Amino acid sequence: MRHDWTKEEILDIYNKPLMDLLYEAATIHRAQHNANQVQVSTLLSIKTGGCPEDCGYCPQAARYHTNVEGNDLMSVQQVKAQALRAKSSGSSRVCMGAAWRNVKDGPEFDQVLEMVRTINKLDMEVCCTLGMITENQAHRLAEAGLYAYNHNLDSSEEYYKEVISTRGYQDRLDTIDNVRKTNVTVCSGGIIGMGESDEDRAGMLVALASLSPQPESTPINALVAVEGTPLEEQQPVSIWDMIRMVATTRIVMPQTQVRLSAGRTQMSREGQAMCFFAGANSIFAGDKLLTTPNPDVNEDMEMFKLLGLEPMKPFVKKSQPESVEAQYSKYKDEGEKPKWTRPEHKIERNEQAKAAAKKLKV
Ligand code: SAM
Ligand code: DTB
Ligand code: SF4
Repeated sequence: MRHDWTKEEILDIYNKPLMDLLYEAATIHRAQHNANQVQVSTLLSIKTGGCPEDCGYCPQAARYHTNVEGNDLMSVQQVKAQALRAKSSGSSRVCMGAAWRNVKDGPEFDQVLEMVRTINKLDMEVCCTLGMITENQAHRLAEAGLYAYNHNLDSSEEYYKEVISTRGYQDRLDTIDNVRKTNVTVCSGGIIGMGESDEDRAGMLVALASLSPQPESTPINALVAVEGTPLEEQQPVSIWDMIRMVATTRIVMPQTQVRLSAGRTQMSREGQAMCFFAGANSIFAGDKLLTTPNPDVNEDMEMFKLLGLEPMKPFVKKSQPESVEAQYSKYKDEGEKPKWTRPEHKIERNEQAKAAAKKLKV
């Protein structure tokens, strides 16, 4: 495992001819993971809005005028009901998000610890993203059975200052360090499409890949530009950039679970399929992220069926690769019925295409 990637090396990878980049990333992906398995997480906003921070992308910052309605901390019962619903629709992980700058000891934190214990009993992985935490708070979360803590670096150290002024990059690294002192796994990634340069994207990957050990999971979010936030005017990030970012992440962090995170409502199935081929092996499912829309879970499961993907079981530290023989035997006719059969996929021509075809007599 390399922890000494330079920005230049990462940029060279990011800018490779696409077919070379995809081939390299997919080869690494298949050597390290089962390429037909994707982990499915459900997000739950347990405390929405009213956040004192000024993250330029975030609809939950109190200072911006967005349509987000603030809520108090959810009850343990509400969380349990939502977790059960997520489990029945195929999720193996629940990620609870709170719009907090940092965790404060007291009754609210105690309630979160109870939520962690409750979801843990449902045999699901529990993840929290609550802002900055101390070493002691990390230990208390670990004792309650937390599986992962999400705390994103979000961009390069240089660009971070352009987007957030109320805390610094080192604060983020300190919290990740506190989580690392426990047995809780680290989930850390970032956002593209905030106006950063390719150098900034590479810089973020240098910072993530140099963590030792590297994060067990890394979300790659495409900015969801929300009205009322300073980044409301940002154009949607190109799918090609998303594919390149996923592929480069896979190459520099071979064992990490790479999560195709926010922004999927704007991606076609073909685009998402290329991200999975390039090494993404996790998604957020459910019709809402924290406050913004996400594809419907039934549509995602339909996409999985179409692509022959299956949701990963919980507590698999790393999806085990299949041997090359096992991967190919599925496609050979050996007298046995193959495990997966390609669903029929009809292309519906729209009226305009039908008229054009009639004219051309095709
Ligand atoms: N308050 C905590 C914190 O900032 O660490 C946890 C919640 S915060 C909403 C978690 C992550 O969501 C952010 O670090 C960022 O990567 C992502 N995020 C927030 N708003 C987003 C947006 N509009 N588009 C894409 N990702 C976003
Ligand atoms: C992450 O990297 N992305 C998720 C999760 N970790 C907490 C959050 C995405 C939020 C998108 C904007 C919203 O829905 O408010
Ligand atoms: Fe608050 Fe987190 Fe949103 Fe920043 S990203 S404003 S810390 S909820």
